[in-house]
Amino acid sequence: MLQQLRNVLFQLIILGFAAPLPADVFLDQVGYPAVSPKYVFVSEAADSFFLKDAATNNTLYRNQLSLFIANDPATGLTLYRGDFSDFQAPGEYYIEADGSGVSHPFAIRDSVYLEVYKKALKGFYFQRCGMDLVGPYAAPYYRSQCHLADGFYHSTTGQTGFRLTTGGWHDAGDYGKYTVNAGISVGTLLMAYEEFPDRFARDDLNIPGSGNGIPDILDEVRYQLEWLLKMRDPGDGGVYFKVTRENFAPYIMPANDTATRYIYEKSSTAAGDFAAMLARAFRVYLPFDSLFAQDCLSAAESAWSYLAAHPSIVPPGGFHNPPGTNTGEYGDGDDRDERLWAAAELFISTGNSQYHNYYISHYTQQGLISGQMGWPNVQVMAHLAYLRGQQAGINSAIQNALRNSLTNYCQGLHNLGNGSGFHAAMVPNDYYWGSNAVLLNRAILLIFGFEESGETALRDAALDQLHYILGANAHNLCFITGTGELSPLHPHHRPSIADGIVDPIPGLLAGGPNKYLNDPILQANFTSSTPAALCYIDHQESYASNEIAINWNAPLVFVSGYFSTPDPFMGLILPGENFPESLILDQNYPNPFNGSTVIRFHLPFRDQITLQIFDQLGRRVFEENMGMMPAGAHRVVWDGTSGRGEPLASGIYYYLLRAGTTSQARKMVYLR
Ligand SMILES: [Ca+2]
Ligand SMILES: [Ca+2]
Ligand SMILES: [Zn+2]
Repeated sequence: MLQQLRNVLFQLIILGFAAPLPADVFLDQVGYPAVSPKYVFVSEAADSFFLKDAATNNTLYRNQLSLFIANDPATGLTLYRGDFSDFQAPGEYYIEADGSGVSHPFAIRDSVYLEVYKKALKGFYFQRCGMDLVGPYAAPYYRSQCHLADGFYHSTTGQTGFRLTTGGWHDAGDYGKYTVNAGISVGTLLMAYEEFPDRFARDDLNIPGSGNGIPDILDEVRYQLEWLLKMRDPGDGGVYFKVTRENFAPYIMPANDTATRYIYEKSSTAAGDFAAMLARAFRVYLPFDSLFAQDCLSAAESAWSYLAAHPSIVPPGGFHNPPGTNTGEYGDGDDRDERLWAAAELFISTGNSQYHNYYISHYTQQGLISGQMGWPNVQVMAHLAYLRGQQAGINSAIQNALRNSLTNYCQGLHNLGNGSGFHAAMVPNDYYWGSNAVLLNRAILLIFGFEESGETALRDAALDQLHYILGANAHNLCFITGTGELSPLHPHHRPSIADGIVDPIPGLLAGGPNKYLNDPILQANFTSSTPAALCYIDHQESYASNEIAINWNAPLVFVSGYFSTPDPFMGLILPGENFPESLILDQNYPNPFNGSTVIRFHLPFRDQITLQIFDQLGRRVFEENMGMMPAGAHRVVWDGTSGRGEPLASGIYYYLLRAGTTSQARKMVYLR
């Protein structure tokens, strides 16, 4: 509607009428949790803004707009900002700036990002290779199975013939499958679940496995893990780099893409990423399917053996496409970070000192936490595994150093966001290929910074990055297909182009602005003097700004899922009843459990906390005095042992949390 209005005005201007263009009013098109900071940005000077009910157009709230930033370096815009944080009534609204512009509609309510999370995770289902996507799950985007002849050994492997490597996810807008990019993607998704199981427990995504009692995120990731297990050479534990054609397919449906696909040579970056994600998969899947978990761990350990037998990067200089092959290269000449990540995850999963010693002797090689992770740079994934991991003998001094580097880095991101248009924690040079995922990976680190420090400004900065993705950006665009009022219609994504359906497949994150103009469409539309964050176009040929990719959707799943429940704001101090009125004790996750389980609780005020665990006969088998704890959300991990470290028997237990003079109890099931 706004676009139509603008077109009318544009024509009036062409015809010589002196009508001003309406100001752009930028905000998150999905919306805001009721109790959270809320800002609107306006690109023309105006004194105030009005929050209006979307159904009645009644003004429910007004506040001032003030100059926020002049000539924002990333966008070239001068932006005015309005604060509506203290408007908390659930509903559907829009904002009108003094005089002219109106925003896209948005909602205020708890769990406002739940649908974003579900769509983003289901986006992976739509990337599945080697199976029919059937109507009940996929309509109207159902399609036939593809790439059932994956794959034939490429001559670079030194092997000949066929090896079954069907399944897994198409990597991006193309139909290739790449082990390295699977690494950061699967690693991020499994980290989301392992760290915050209660927020990623949904079993209702309408994918195969929905309703089976296992969180759908684990059903979906398992589809990729089962492909990955086919990518390993059982002979030496090494892992093949990719399965692709020699050249990218034309814009055809995957079932019509019948050119020969090849398995390319093994690489040490692939082996390192593989070992890391499969080691984490062991921990995550153990309570659900211990045989599968053991398969993952033994594959991870054999990949480590391969790395140990090949101490220099394989192939020399890192993987490069051989002559005649032009699909994704994922070139990375430094495999030290992949080895470090493998060591950290294997140590947390096994406690084995060889992995621990490797991590301890190499963890400083590329610095601690001073930048976001990405597919070629996974040292931060190693550090997060070590910082957040629980394992006997873990070095708390190293954890403290990691924590300090994390919180320092996050403080810098927070400051950067506070001084940048739309609160994007980015400098102009950060708007490179996949910039939307750069923002979201920074949001993940801000989330961990918040979790480690309790500093709510870091949580708010993390949410600001999601607001940017969902519409608070210079394009006034929600960058996720099928989400918000205005979103990309022409992603560089072969099924969306070839399926004959107007709307693209939903839930897919566009790469985002790219000031380096790495494709001809960007070069035709922008120049080196275009502000960095403006270099984006919703065009199917703009693979460098409008492609989609699994490693971009993964941090979207993490961040939207993290904020999909009210939990992150339980401790937020704003006017109103933000803390619970009384003690809340959550159901433990996972439950039943094997190994360890997370118990979360929420305190209305600072209090003395004790956790006790009783068996079915009422005998107290565990007690921990946790001292005084502040108001807000907390978590404690119980490893199924008595206070003296003795493992307890399988069975039903009751956990009781005492907060001062109050207490609550719940039941859990321990399966050894
Ligand atoms: Ca499920
Ligand atoms: Ca690397
Ligand atoms: Zn396929």
